[in-house]
Amino acid sequence: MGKPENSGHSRWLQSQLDADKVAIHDIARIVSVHKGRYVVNNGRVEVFAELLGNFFYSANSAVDLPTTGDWVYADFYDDDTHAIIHGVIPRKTLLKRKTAGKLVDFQLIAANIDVAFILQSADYNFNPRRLERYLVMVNESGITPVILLSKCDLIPQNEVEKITEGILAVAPQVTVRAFSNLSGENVDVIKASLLHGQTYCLLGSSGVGKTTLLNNLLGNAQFETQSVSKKQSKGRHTTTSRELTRLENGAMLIDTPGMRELGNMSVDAGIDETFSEILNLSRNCQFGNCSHINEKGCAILSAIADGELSAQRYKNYIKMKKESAFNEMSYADKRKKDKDFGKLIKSVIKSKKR
Ligand SMILES: Nc1nc2c(ncn2[C@@H]2O[C@H](COP(=O)(O)OP(=O)(O)O)[C@@H](O)[C@H]2O)c(=O)[nH]1
Ligand SMILES: [Mg+2]
Ligand SMILES: [Zn+2]
Repeated sequence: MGKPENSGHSRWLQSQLDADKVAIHDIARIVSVHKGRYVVNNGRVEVFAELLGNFFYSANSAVDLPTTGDWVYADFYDDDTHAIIHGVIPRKTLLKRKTAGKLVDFQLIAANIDVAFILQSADYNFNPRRLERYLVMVNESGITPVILLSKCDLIPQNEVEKITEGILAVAPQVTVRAFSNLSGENVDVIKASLLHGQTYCLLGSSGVGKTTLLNNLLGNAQFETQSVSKKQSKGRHTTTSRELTRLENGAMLIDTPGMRELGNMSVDAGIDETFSEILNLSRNCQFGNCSHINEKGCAILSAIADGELSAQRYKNYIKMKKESAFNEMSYADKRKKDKDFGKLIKSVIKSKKR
């Protein structure tokens, strides 16, 4: 079998490309984002890039702008020393959350992730409700979650097993691995699971061991990885929040800073997938419009009464459903106001021209 032309790009990416654009632009990947400036890699070099002005002004929301992991059309200038980004190639997946605080908008975390590692540490950090929140976000994006229980050197083996069972109770379909950066336990197993051409990300609270794991996965191969050649990597060592790193076997990994707040907005599908047993139970409720709060014949409430469903898990399910719907409504409101405001501006400009 011959290699397809322009190989190096996956079949998926090839299928997303626009032939007219490929004819005039390079294809590059966003390695990191720094306040409106980007670092992009086109397979030859890794340089700073800016958005084409038009592109920026035609963006309707945060979701339209590039983020780490995005594939983009870009032009490289002056001996490949900088680049201009012309457009984002349709994404396979997009990991996003509601921005922290009162502002109702999406914040992009990363694009084109295949597998998300959700880390919780075996000591103080383990929290099934928070885990559910991460799972909702990851499931909503269509990304495969893998749960990593870090720092298992800090607790006895039987405790590790207990926590692992607890995780499987809330995420029966998900792969769970306990590991330790310190003793090295299972780090090789995680490393062996990383495939060439796939993109992974590390999620979890600050301090759970994400960056240490990344360094362990890089091992002493750090200087052999393709995208970190020193000469080319001008933007590389400035402080950055999310950065795409290439491992020696060609797997890509994005480390993220800990997120203190994991707000949800429009994540109904992610909630249903994460709490699939609750969705299944709801099919047996007496009333089709059951809100599962106080109705007679509610299959969910009776499962809780029978001890088949954890009341904590149910509470988190209801809480996230409400939060997702509420934020979705506020977002729709805000979008409408922004749109009306845009129209107003346009009409003012028009009337001035007249
Ligand atoms: N005991 C123990 N400490 C760890 C382990 N992994 C990381 N740490 C420590 O936890 C702290 C936070 O690690 P870091 O990788 O920066 O966490 P991040 O915020 O998730 O990136 C550091 O002091 C690490 O040395 C581990 O497996 N076992
Ligand atoms: Mg870190
Ligand atoms: Zn019900």
